[in-house]
Amino acid sequence: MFENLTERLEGALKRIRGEHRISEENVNESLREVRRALLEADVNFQVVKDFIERVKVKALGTEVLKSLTPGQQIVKILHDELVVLMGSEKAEVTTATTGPTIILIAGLQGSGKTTFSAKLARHFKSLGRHPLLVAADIYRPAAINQLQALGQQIDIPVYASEIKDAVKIAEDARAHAREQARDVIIIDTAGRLSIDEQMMTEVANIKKSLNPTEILFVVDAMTGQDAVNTAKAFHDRLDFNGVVLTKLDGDTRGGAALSIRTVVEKPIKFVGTGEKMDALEPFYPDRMASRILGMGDVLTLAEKAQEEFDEEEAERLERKMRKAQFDLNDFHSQLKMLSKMGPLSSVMEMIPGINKMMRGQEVDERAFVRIEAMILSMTPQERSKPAIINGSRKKRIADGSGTSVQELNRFLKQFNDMQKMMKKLSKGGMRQFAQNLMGPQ
Ligand SMILES: Nc1nc2c(ncn2[C@@H]2O[C@H](COP(=O)(O)OP(=O)(O)OP(=O)(O)O)[C@@H](O)[C@H]2O)c(=O)[nH]1
Ligand SMILES: [Mg+2]
Repeated sequence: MFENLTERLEGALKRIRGEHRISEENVNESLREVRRALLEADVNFQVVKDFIERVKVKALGTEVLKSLTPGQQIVKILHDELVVLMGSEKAEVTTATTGPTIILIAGLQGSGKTTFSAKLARHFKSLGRHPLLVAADIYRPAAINQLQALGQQIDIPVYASEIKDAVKIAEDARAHAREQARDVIIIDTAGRLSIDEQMMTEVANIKKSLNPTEILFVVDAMTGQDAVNTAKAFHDRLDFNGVVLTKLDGDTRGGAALSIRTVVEKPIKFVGTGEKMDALEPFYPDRMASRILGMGDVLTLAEKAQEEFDEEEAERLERKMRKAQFDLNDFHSQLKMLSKMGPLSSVMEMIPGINKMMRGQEVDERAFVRIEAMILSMTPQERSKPAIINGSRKKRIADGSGTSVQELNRFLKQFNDMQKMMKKLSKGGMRQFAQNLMGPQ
């Protein structure tokens, strides 16, 4: 995500970061580069202009904090302003205080509405709510099937109908939700290739009839500047409450994420980071700013980790790590948890330093499969005491897992180093763990 922008910004800031004196000249020079980087990332021209101006005024006008070098201070100002640009605070989805919460999903064709609708339903379900998905795309029968398939996958009911009237479907769905005691109604609507009057009227009519608690506008982050224009057109008609940026896992340049908030004055509430149902994240402006500046994102990582980790299990592992009793069984279960956290590449991206180290390198997900195969080919005794793995055992394990003795040796050495490392660790074992795992083979 945003690799190019991050790289450019890092380049622009490298020089000034080390400076011990700030002059108008070196500020200007750095900001010129920053400006270029933002424009190249397809950030709206006016947004860039105002942004640079604000950073400049602050950079030249503020006293340097004691704990920072002047160069670091500029990075901090840049970071703070990026946060402001993206909306400062995390924005929640509004829920109704009485009656069901009704959420209307709108956006262009293929932006990710149906996928997001299902992800959002899953999100509410995890909060203990009882969502109902509504298929209000009346133009493509396949769209109904798609939503039904997703609903089945996440075990959430889908309301669908043969009627060719989206407003009526939405109204019927509301009645159905009441009968079935469903408290969150998520209405997936049809998209068009470009903004057209009929689509706008249809969505506007659903809005008028149901008075939704929340209208979310879904937009593909890959479309850059266009995303901003579309958002504006939808906003003029629908006055939506928030934006969902999808496909942030692709090689988007970042323009949409950085411009949309300023242009439509509505917060980004969620980002989609993959096709799978769990690839949904709340949007945190401060974390996104850190990511863009290449500072990594420990917070998001920690939170994701927490969500997926069974607390007790994590604590047990942590204790074992500290006592250096961490064996291959534990390693295996940690490996599994790590892989549950999402595609490895996106997990890695959040770890400071890794992003830079890994740039241009594909994270080899297959390496994990091979490691798992090796562990599974060991006996329980070998797993709990890897030291007993001698030559003949190695040959057996390598054969059994379809790997080689060299590969197994390499892995066992890494694991051994990791064990030593863990002895020294107190908290934060997770991060170190991941870093070790991704170290040079
Ligand atoms: N990589 C990635 N793909 C996504 C994401 N969200 C959706 N997709 C994919 O994008 C494609 C379109 O998604 P849909 O959810 O069908 O989009 P839609 O807006 O409902 O499309 P229409 O109903 O045709 O207007 C599908 O192949 C999705 O799997 C995301 O966050 N990341
Ligand atoms: Mg759809």
